[in-house]
Amino acid sequence: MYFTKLFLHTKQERFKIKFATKKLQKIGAVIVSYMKRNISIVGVPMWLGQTRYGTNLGPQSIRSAGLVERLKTVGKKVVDEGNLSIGIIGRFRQSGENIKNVKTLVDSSEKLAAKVSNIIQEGRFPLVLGGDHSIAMGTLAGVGKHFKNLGVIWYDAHADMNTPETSPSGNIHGMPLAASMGLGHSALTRIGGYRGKVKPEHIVLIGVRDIDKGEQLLIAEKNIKVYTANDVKRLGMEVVIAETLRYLSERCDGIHLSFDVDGIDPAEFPGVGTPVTNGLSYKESLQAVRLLSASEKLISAEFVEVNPLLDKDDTTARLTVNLIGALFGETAKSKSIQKSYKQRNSKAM
Ligand SMILES: [Mn+2]
Repeated sequence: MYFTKLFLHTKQERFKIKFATKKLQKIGAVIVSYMKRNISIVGVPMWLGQTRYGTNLGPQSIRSAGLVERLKTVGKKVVDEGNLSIGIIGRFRQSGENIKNVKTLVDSSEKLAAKVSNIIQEGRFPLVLGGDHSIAMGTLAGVGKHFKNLGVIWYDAHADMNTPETSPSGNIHGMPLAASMGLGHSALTRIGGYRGKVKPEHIVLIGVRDIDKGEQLLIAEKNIKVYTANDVKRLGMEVVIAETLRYLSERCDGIHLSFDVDGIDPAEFPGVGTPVTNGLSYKESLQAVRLLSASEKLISAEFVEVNPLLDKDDTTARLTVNLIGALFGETAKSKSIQKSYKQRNSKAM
């Protein structure tokens, strides 16, 4: 109800937006886009941004589901740079502060920021595999060094805009977007050596449906663009992505996709630590990444919160590979996907 008023559209407006999408896709096909760059994969085996062990095994489960082969079969040049070494500092709570495991998260974020920055410097596309969503602080610190007006698409059930003052849990995976805007604990806001990786007006949230009180106030105060899961149901994903790309393309020189798989309904994506019902469907999400693949400004992407220990038959990991494949141009009918399935099946036999 909170956002309904802002995002209602007439039939005529929807038609206009659809037309704009088609135009955009056409443009995307001819302009040399960042999506044509070679890909560098970085795994971040992090789970201390929340309390459920297992997201640290996420990067490996996505690889085991065939990520690299699938990207190669759609003609991408891929270098898997392995997992970031994130040290062995254990869990602890800052005394007197509502924030957990700060030191470990800051150390690993600095490493990730340097790595991602280097990948962009070398003209490649960083594809970061989480790990819980706290890793976005490092990714954004790295990407943000290269873009004055970085746009961020935050695909998630949650807004991840808490600060130690507003957080109900003290878990840092609920804080990365606030920290990247320069809000919250100073240890987090100064990651990468500078404050403010993204401006509030350059953020679009998609799929949110579990927003804490403090986050609601922040969204309203900063006038942040939000499409709740219900907004997506009402408008259709095609319209949402077209509007998002139009909004960010007008304002930004590069766009980062931060894809939290808990944006998708847990009935289809069970392998997540903080599931929220009434989510986006897998089909809608596939459509979303396919439309995003047409954007010439997409500079980097991360897929986070896959927890193989909570997964059922590797469904979440396998479907995440489908989403990443689609982001890089794979279609359901493409020969590469058929071939890849065939190969995997024959190996199994
Ligand atoms: Mn998240």
